[in-house]
Amino acid sequence: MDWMSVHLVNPSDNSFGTAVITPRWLFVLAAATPAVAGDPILVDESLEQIVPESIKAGDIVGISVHTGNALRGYAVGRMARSRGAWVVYGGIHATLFPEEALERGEAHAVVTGDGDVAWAKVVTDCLAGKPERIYAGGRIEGGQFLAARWDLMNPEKYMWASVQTIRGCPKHCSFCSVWRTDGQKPRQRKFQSVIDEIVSLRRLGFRYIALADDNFYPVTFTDLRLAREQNNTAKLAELTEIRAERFQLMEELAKLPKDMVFFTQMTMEAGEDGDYLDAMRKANIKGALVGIEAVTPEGLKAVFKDWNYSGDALARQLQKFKEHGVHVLGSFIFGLPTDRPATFDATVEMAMKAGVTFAQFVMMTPFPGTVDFGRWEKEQALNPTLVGDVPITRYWMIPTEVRPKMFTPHPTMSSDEIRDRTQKVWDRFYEWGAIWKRSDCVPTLKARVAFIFLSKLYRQMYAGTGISTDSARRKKSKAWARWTAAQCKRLFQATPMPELASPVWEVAAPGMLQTAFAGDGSETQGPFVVIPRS
Ligand code: B12
Ligand code: SF4
Repeated sequence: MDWMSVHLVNPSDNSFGTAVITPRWLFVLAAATPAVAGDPILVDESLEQIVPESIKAGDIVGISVHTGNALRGYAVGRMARSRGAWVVYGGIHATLFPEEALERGEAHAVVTGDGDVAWAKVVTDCLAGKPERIYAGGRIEGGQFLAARWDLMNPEKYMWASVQTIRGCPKHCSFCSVWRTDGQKPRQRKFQSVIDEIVSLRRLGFRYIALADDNFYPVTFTDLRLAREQNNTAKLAELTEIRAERFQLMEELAKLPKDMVFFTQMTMEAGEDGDYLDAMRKANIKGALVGIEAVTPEGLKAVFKDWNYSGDALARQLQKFKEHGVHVLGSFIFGLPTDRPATFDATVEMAMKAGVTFAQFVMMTPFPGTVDFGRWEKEQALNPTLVGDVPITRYWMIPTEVRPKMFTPHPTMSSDEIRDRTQKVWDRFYEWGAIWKRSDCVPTLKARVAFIFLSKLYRQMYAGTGISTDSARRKKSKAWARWTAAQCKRLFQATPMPELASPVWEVAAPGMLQTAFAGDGSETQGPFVVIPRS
């Protein structure tokens, strides 16, 4: 069908020319695009902005929106619709606010939930000129998750690729929407499909891969103990199976080329489980983002995370990751009602004491779909605050230049004070001397240089452009981040391994009967098979 094209657009106001991590949805939806529509055109605006003239009447434009890029996403959609294209939204924000996407983004259709299965129907309906308003993509089973079409990626543009192994998280933190949208039941992808995909990425020259999972440690010792104490044999069997599958995946990851580096995210409870951390190390999962959030018991209670550790126990728990060879990117939140001026210093000191390799200090943001957001929306209903004519509870609709940096008032500190103190914490953690000291965790001088670059890049991209209200500082930060990103890209590049073979699996696994890409652009057809032959 050369009279029409499918475009998939990842909206962003910030284009750096090089991106750190691939936006996975782009390549998964590309795999979900029915063959009749041809190969989709992928546009990642974190690299460069979409060219309006590339869209023609009758094209189908799929746009993914999370809360932070919804405004830009809607502008792209309106532009595409004005050029006569079919406009479809998906992603977490569209899942939570389908009506907003239809209205403000002038969508013809919105997909809520997972797109792996729903997208083919949307495309077929658009081709027939009859899209429905809302498609419920739901929560598909792990075996239905599609492998991404990496053959459509420009490998020159990204430092890390992203591969998902599990969706959903059993916890219920107050600031997080994952457990509500992706659900609390962990849905694991078949490990064979994960491994095949990683092999195709290594062939292209990617050895750094982010495991884009909600929580890589879905079963804790407490979960197992409770199921045992309650004599809940069905639950115990289910949890044991999930855990066994995690180990199976890690065993297979360990057989991949030794230069692979994986990074994931998980709860700090994994510090209890030496076997699990050892399996991670052997699988080359070198690091994990761990949600520490707060260093005090009151702070943890405020975010429904009182199962996290605080004080000295926290430092010990995090050190265990390091002892087992897994680096921690500690994630902290500032602006919790329990925070006081002294909390900022205490937090950065704890981050240093616990030996976390990287850290991020984010400011409390009430994301839609969370408990915090629900509470705030209720409060605001009584006495709504407006910015221009936009209620503050729809802050993503406020133009970025005038959008406040914090939305919910703190009981004792002003937003400016919280922002300034947060900025100082970033400065202190990523000060040259501190980074140099931390860089002794890597073996070679080259790796140390990579570590320093990565630390500075991380700091610039997140804190420099995000928190700062000073536009000169933001501009300088952006230029710096752009330059550093280009240098980092070179450090992450690996020699492609086009000859790398996929393991041969013995029995066809459900959900794997799909086209695979050999990495050189050529296609191979399934069936793929389950247990690897030794
Ligand atoms: C990996 C990840 C990251 C990585 C990589 C980001 C990247 N470049 O891809 C890193 C660590 C960099 C990151 C950063 C941030 N992230 Co993040 N991240 C994730 C995570 C865990 C997985 C995303 C992923 O790749 N999933 C795999 C793909 C295949 O799934 P998917 O994106 O959901 O897409 C599926 C469906 O949504 C649907 N779909 C998606 N788009 C479209 C489009 C169309 C047209 C259709 C039909 C369907 C469709 O189909 C897809 C296949 O089923 C999610 C959690 C989650 N469950 O979504 C959080 C999440 C998206 N992140 C979140 C946040 C808040 C952030 C940060 C703001 C954190 C911070 N404070 O700095 C930054 C923002 C960065 C930015 N500017 O984009 C929030 C977003 C909340 C919200 N309401 O917007 C989430 C949901 C986590 C949470 N705790 O709530 N993130
Ligand atoms: S913050 Fe992490 S642990 Fe908490 S619900 Fe979200 S994904 Fe799960």
